[in-house]
Amino acid sequence: MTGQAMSGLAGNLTRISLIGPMGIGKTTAMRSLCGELMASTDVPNLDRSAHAKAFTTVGAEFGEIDLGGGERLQLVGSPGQDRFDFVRQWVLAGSVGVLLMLDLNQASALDYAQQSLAAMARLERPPTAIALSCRDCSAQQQQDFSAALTAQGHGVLPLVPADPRERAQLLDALDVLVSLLLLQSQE
Ligand SMILES: Nc1nc2c(ncn2[C@@H]2O[C@H](COP(=O)(O)OP(=O)(O)OP(=O)(O)O)[C@@H](O)[C@H]2O)c(=O)[nH]1
Ligand SMILES: [Mg+2]
Repeated sequence: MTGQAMSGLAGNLTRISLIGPMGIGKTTAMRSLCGELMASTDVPNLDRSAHAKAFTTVGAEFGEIDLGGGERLQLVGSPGQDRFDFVRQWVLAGSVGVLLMLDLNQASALDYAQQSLAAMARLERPPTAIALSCRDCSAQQQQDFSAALTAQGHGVLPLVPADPRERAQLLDALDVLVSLLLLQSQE
């Protein structure tokens, strides 16, 4: 990671949120990035028809990354279940940047991305988003996804591969997002 780029923004950048469908790995990514420096809101998952995993997030989860020099980046994870859409809206409204986590193998990924970007665009201060491709997929799938989003009028959304379990990959993705934010702040 270019800690330099991140440090350059830390004065202004307060919050980056993670959104994505249930089970994509938002909480996993928060743990990978923040370790002990996070507060989780996971509870036993009673909706095994939606996803088979044992736990699910029911509120906002907060974490921090220490950038050194006393500067910290705040990360906010969100719940993936549809019924917590109001929490997602609240999290997005308070974020400068967004990691939109997706599995491009899922037929619903494009709709999910489109709806999320539309929701962000409606906010008074829309955050800047990049998409994370969180599961193995082909270059063709990535191209098709990007082309379809662009065709729907969402502009060019950077798409970065990142396994939620791999801290280094997540830091690389954060680096892309922070660089974008830096560019925008200089415009
Ligand atoms: N195969 C695979 N499994 C993953 C990956 N990332 C996370 N998992 C697993 O998938 C499950 C779901 O992870 P969570 O982090 O709870 O997902 P979430 O997005 O927070 O889900 P909600 O809070 O319910 O919306 C966990 O059992 C993880 O170990 C991945 O990249 N590949
Ligand atoms: Mg979660």
